[in-house]
Formats: sequence, C-alpha cells, structure tokens
Amino acid sequence: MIFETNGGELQYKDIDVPKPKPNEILINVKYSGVCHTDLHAWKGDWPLATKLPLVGGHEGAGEVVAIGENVTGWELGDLAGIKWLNGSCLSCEFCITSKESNCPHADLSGYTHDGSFQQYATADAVQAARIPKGTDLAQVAPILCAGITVYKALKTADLTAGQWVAISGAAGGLGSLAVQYAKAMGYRVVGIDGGADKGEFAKSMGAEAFVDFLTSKDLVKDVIKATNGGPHGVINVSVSERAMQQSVEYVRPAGTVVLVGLPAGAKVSASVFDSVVKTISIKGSYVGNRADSAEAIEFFSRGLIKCPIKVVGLSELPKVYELMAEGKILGRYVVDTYK
Ligand code: 8ID
Ligand code: ZN
Repeated sequence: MIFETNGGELQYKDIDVPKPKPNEILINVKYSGVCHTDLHAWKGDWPLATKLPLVGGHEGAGEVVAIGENVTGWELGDLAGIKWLNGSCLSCEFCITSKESNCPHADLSGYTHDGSFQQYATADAVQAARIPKGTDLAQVAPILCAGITVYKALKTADLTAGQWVAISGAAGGLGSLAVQYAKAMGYRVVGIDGGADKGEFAKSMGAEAFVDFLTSKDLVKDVIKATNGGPHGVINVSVSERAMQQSVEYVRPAGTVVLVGLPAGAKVSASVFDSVVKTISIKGSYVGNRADSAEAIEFFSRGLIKCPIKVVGLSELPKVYELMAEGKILGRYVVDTYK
C-alpha cells in the first residue's frame, strides 16, 4: 500500500521486494497494526517531512527471510518486528545514553523508511524487535508501537503501585494497551474517552473508573472526584489538544502529566502559579529504546496483555483510516498483508 503525495491516493499494487543493506534484515511481514501515526503520516500532519513515495506502517510482525552481510545475531526463520524506530546512528550523545528515539539521524518506519504495509520490509538489525518463537504474529503486532510507547510512557510517569493513573484516550489503540500495562504494573486506572461503548470497552480492559468527555459537564471535576484528589499520573494518548489541556488541570499535586498523542499543531499551556504551587511535571514521551521494547514484549509474552484486535486485509487500509479519522475504532485494527 503506497502513496505518492501526502493525502493522495493509497495505491494497493505490486512493488519490488527491497534488498537489505549490509546492516539490515529483510522481514516477510505477515501482519501490521494500524497506528494513528500512520494516518498522520499519510495526511502530512506534522512539521517533519515523510519520504515520498511512501509505504506506511510501523507495527509489522513477520519472519526473517534475508540477512545483510554485516549482521550478527539473527537467523533465517527468526520472528522479527518492525518498530517506529527503524534505525539510529548508535554513536550520537542520545544513542550512547540509550535515548535512541532522540537520535537526530533516526530512521522511522512508515515515515522516512518504507514500512510494514507490504509483504517484505527491511529493518536495521540492531533495532528490529525480537519476537519469541511461537508467538501469534497478529496479536503481537500492536505491541511493536502502541505497547512499547505506552509502557515507556507509564515508566516516565514514575508511579508507585496503588497510585491512580488517568489514561486519556483509553479506548483507542494506545489507550486500550495503556490500561492493561498500567494494571499489570499495579496502578489504579481511570479511563477517559467518549461514548458508552468506549466506557464499557475501557472497563473491560481493566479501568476501574471511566469519565466520558462527551457527557461530562465538568471533566476536570469528575476526574478529580473519581480518583479522590486527582490522578498521580496522566498518560495522554488522545488526539485532542483540549484533553491534554484538561490533564494539566486535573493532575494531582506533585503528579506527572505525560504527553504522547500528537494532534496536528497542538499546544498545551499551564498556569505558572498552579504548576509551581501544585509542583506538577509535564513530560513528553516518544516510543521507547531497545530495553523498553524487550520489556514491553515480555509483558505480552507472559500473557499480561491481550491486544484487542480486528484483522482485515491490507487492501482495506483506506477504510480503516476513515474509521480512525471518525473516532469509531475500539482497540486496534491489524492488517493481513496477504489480503
Ligand atoms: O511515541 C509516541 N509519542 C507515539 C507513538 C504512537 C502513537 C504517539 N502516538 C500518537 C499517534 O500519532 C496519535 O496522535 O498517539 C495518538 C493516539 O494514537 P492511537 O492510539 O493509534 O489513536 P486512536 O486509536 O485513534 O485512539 C485515539 C483515542 O482518543 C480518543 C478517541 O475516542 C480514541 O479512542 N479521544 C479523542 I480523538 N478526543 C478525546 C478527548 N477529548 C479522546 N479521549 C479523551 N478525551
Ligand atoms: Zn505508532
């Protein structure tokens, strides 16, 4: 599935199989999750240009079918994952301190590097995710971006077991996994999203309380009430500037607001007086490093995380984007690259 211009036609057609560079592996992608980032990339929402033409996708799960000549540690037949961070320089100040996602030369799957919405995709052998043999590839696909990202965001919130965390955007792809990781890490979850179906869904993922932004008359007050004083941490995975703005207001004193969702052109402003007197932290969190990735996959492999997926053919990607833009998706769509 390839497009030539941002927002242009999504073309489902045959293209050449890429040849892995000396540092890369070639992965026969079987399934790929569809992240809201893929929709932002296709639309050209962000102040960072995509490669064009572009094959999107960065939650690809498959099997290693070719190995570049400088690669060590991978064998044909191994299961591998395509992550957002396809490769990084490994020698800059950020890479050497394990902040690889901040590498100024980062190569991004489905953005600056053709991604997983195709049957064969390349990945830097150092950054490709290792998936244990026998793993259900459709199930694990969403972990490769959504899972890693929310797990890292929860670590960034720096919480203690028993504390409250708000997941804003709780019924979406990232949110539905964030609720489960939070629970597995011992936190109490209040989900925030819009609609009765999304409330029920977030609760089925493990949210103890739910606040509906569509019906709540005073969301800030309702979240504070549900958490007996405000959540100690907030993971913002909605695509809404307003939701992020509200999170700065309802977070508990001494708490941490984590920004993850990337609505186009959004800004968050905070009252200096309130921020100082409440001593709140506002932090950005951007995917995760290799250790975060391995840990996030381990939570999944231990059976603590179940990805709520709906599998459709890759040819149906334009329909998935429509549903996503309308906010009509519960959990994650995964595309089968052979349909
Ligand atoms: O590393 C990162 N920071 C990273 C990694 C992966 C994805 C960031 N993202 C970004 C994506 O680019 C996107 O902007 O996270 C955002 C969410 O991605 P997603 O989970 O794949 O999107 P989704 O499945 O469409 O879920 C969004 C949810 O937000 C809810 C929607 O109802 C939906 O369930 N939502 C919206 I839109 N407005 C809301 C509001 N005001 C809201 N929930 C609560 N309050
Ligand atoms: Zn993503």
